Amino acid sequence: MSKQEFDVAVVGAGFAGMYLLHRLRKLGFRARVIEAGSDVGGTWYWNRYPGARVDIESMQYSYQFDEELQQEWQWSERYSPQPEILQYAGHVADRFDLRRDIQFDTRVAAASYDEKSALWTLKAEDGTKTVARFFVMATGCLSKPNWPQIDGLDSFKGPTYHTAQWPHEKIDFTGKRVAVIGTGSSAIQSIPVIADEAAEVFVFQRTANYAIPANNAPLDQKYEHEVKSRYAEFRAEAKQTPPGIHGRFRQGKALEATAEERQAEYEQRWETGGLSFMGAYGDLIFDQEANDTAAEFVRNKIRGLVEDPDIAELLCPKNIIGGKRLCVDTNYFSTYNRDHVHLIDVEAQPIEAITPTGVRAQGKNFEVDALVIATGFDAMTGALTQVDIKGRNDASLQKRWADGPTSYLGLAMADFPNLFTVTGPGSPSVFTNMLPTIEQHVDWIADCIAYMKDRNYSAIEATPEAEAAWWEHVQDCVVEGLKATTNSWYLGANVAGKARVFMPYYGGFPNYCRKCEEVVAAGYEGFAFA
Ligand code: N01
Repeated sequence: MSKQEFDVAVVGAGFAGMYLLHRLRKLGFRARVIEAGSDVGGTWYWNRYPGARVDIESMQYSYQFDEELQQEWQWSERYSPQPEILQYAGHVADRFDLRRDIQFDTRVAAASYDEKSALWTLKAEDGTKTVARFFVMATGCLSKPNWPQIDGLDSFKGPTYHTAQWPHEKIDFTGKRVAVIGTGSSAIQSIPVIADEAAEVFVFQRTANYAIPANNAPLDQKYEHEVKSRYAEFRAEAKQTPPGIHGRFRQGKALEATAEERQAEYEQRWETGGLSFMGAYGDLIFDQEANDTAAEFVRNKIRGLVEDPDIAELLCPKNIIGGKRLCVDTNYFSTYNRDHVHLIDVEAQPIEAITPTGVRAQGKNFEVDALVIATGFDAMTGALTQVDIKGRNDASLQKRWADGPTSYLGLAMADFPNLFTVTGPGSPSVFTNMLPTIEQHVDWIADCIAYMKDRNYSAIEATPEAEAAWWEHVQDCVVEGLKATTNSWYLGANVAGKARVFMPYYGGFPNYCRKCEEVVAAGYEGFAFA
């Protein structure tokens, strides 16, 4: 084997690529991780915008594969800020000596499969090649930035920052006039922090969003001790819930409770803070009337938090709650009570253009010194299709997915032997706590590669029938209910020209894990080996 030939080539050194490298090494495989960034961390390496922090409690948003690691690491806050999560990724890389097998500052541009040799060749933008039997895309679900299509975007004379490609150095907005385009999670986290520094902030809102307070605080040491005293058990309990998150998920129906009971339940969840708000009743995302009760509760909270009733109404979302991913905020709505923070409604009348000096909307030029683009990601598929992947008989993944993705279990596709995706479309991924989900996928992939080695198999491929059946099931999971009724990035609706197909698996983490286990128990049912 020449220097650049490996058993496994992995693209991405985020939490998925890092753990995969560790597992593969333990199994005795030669693995090489190729990463576009200059260090580990993936999404937490790139998303450095002010206020970036996790929206799942840090005691859960962490690896569990190594007991010593999870015991020794101490989070400082209930929801850790981005720098601390990046520090954690670095700590894991140091602890398991991962960096020596990671090629940084290298962006993979293309990959092709040779059927005769059953090998993949990856080509990087700098021309370097990597050859490996297995090829794993560990590129994350939210990693390819989505830039808005607004006339004149390139003409702006001041600095333009995308939240998902934030510079490494501190950006000081002191005394500056700043425009923020977008009001999703990234904007909702960053606006209050930018407003603390800037002289004026202009927020351009196309769709108002639901946000539940994080009620973030220094991590309660008693709670930390309690969790750590039974971490494995705690993680196992989390795995039994639909999103794989430890918490209270009630099955009851909202409309079977009295108005007073509902109010008390929502109030208590609002006080607790965070994503568990949607766990109040089992039917919130299935029944419009039930959903209305939770949506109106949040709208009333917004009306109570925002002093100007007209601004408050503009900030009240009109769509269902939980259709788009819920946001978790710190002081977002109350930031609009500050005199220098302005909300510009661009729902009915889109932004007309970016000019050299600002943003033109509502027939007016809003003059600013800096632009913050918080327009999210080409989610689920963007990071996969930006690499020109060619499988058996030159099958192109880009072309295959032009009308929307399909996959078997979010792990593999027919005609692409020995290619695995970690948390690909068709996996529960973004509906779950990503860290345990990543670990489950990585374990499945590593075990599969080891299984093949034991049996001298050179190639594995999902059968077209298994892929079609799984994809039908993925779609069936959202036929009933409201989840797919909102224009969201789950559907690809946020990217101009992208096919509208519901991409993540909404059947719950336990059902997904069970299916993966059954597939293995049946000798990798739905896969063909060569
Ligand atoms: O992106 P988004 P994001 N003119 O797509 C608007 C995760 N995440 O980066 O809704 C004006 O949610 C767009 O408007 P509309 C999390 O899973 C997690 O904020 O399309 N506006 C929307 O308001 C999250 O869901 C955390 O009408 C335009 C915004 O831009 C996901 O990443 C933190 C526009 C984009 O919102 C994505 O979040 C951050 C235009 N031309 C992110 N084009 C945590 O808390 C788009 N918009 C861990």
